[in-house]
Amino acid sequence: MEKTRGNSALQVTVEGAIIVAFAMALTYLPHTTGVSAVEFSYGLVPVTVFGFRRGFGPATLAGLTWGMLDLILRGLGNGGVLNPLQGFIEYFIAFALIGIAGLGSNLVQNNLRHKKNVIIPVILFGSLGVLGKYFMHFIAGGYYWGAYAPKGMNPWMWSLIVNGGSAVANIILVIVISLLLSSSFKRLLLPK
Ligand code: 218
Repeated sequence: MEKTRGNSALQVTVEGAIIVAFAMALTYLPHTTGVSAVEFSYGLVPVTVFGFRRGFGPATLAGLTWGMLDLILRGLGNGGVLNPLQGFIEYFIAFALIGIAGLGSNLVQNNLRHKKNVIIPVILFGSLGVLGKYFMHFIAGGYYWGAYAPKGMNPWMWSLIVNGGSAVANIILVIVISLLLSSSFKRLLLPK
């Protein structure tokens, strides 16, 4: 009984709900990078950290839930949805794929427990989650967002610049913050 305190399904669900609310709230902060169309997505940080803490399943569900919220609260209103399939790819699949970071959960936690370095697994699995999300945006960008490319530019080149640029910016963000938290706020990544 005592052993599972703080690790019940209910606890994980409540944590996930808090993470999703936090990720969604962060999207209302300014997130331009200086290069137009390349954007930070700060919510990737809490969802990735939640992945390290609770693993693939909970993080995938959290990402999916954040995506559904983002679709309703922002996507449908600001022109982010061009058609149903594109909306599904960019708000359901893409956001759910952030959960891939959770595949590094055991590695990250074992290293933390044994006072070993977490740099490699944080970089590897943090990057994979962000890359999974932006790979979906890259695909959708090539197929559906070509009309927004500068005149004469190939849609796939445009999509690679926009979504590849966002992926790089967000990978750096996620890795830097996750590594800072893993040393200064270990409890966040390592549950009881
Ligand atoms: C080239 C291009 N432009 C726009 C989009 C749409 N897009 C990109 C990144 C993230 C999201 C989800 C909401 O934050 C969306 C809809 C694209 N894929 N490609």
